[in-house]
Amino acid sequence: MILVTGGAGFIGSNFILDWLANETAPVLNLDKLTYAGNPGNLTAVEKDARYRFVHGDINDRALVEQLLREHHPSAIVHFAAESHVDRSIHGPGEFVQTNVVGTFNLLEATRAWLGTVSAEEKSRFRFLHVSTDEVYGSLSADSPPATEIFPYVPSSPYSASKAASDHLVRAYCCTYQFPSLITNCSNNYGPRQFPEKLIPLITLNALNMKALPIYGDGLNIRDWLYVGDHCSALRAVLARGRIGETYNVGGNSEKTNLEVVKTLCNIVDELRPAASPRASLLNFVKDRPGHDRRYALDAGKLARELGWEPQEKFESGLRKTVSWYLDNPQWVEEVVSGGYRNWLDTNYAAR
Ligand code: NAD
Ligand code: TDX
Repeated sequence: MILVTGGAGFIGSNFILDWLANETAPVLNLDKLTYAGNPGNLTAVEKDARYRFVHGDINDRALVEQLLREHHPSAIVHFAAESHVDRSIHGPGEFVQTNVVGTFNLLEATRAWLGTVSAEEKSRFRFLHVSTDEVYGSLSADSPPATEIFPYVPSSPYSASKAASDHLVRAYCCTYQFPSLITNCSNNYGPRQFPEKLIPLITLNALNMKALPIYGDGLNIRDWLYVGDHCSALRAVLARGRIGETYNVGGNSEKTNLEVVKTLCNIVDELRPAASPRASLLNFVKDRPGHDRRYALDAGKLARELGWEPQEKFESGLRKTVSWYLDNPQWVEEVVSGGYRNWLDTNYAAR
């Protein structure tokens, strides 16, 4: 079996669904269920005998040790994190606690457990740390996309905490021959993403004819990857990646935020026609502090070594994503709770 941390979140839940559809090994999902964790993301596999959920914190060393001792996973796929840049600006403490200290705790518990298993079991085990392109910082307009040997220059408390966790994972591999791999991925989008991130936030606001907040001039660039492509990349890295290596996972799909929002407006207009076009709702608001101008990833290593390339085109992936939100009003209803409305006040009221 494999142990997934943070599997009730956006990418983790997509990964578990994808894994159970394509692989035979059972999944144990350890998730604290923060505001971003939603067991409803996994109702489709609730009755699958190969799926088990454990409500808990990666910082709970005794719990992690017990799970390792009882289940002997062949891999840990580590998604659990605080993941939203804007929240990291309003409250960085949780980001250090979960992303840095939590990852350290997981590494320590796993290292201790690996010391108790057979050499054969240890040689099969993999620790896959799921990280982000944001660790490479903001690229200039004329920079080539970041390769795995680009320097780490994080600019937000979120990306700094992810960078710190990457460094710890790499150091464990060098120092203790800890069998880890790291992936750094670009911006994901797709079903089940919490509507604090750009694409689901704009989709739902556009559907409800609400203002569409664009930070700054809207010309910041992100590279977008459909979440299903990220899941297949992670399975490839787990199966065939080389221990100690880092693999970039990119979408070859750089877009300005304005391009993304205008494309979303067109799709929503087409699927839910309204009296006025959604693009009239665009609202330029105060910029995010330390807002990185451009992210771009070179995923050539993953293509060359493991034969992985993204399959989904941005336009078709976006269409699928909008359709998913339209087809799942109950999921949206449950997620858009009081806590979510408080966040909208915190982040947007003074902009
Ligand atoms: P998310 O915020 O949707 O989900 C995070 C999950 O982790 C939630 O289910 C939450 O309950 C859980 N969690 C948080 N703290 C925990 C703790 N202390 N113990 C156990 N569980 C805890 O995040 P996501 O967008 O699915 O991202 C998953 C991972 O992928 C993160 O590590 C993130 O840094 C990385 N990543 C995300 C993107 C993206 O575009 N979303 C891109 C690249 C990398
Ligand atoms: O209301 C908004 N208006 C806006 O213009 C929001 C929420 C965002 N933006 C901009 C900021 C960014 O330039 O859109 C871009 C995307 O913003 P987010 O969805 O918050 O993502 P980003 O900050 O790029 O980080 C994401 O990608 C990398 C994820 O949240 C991270 O977890 C991942 O590591």
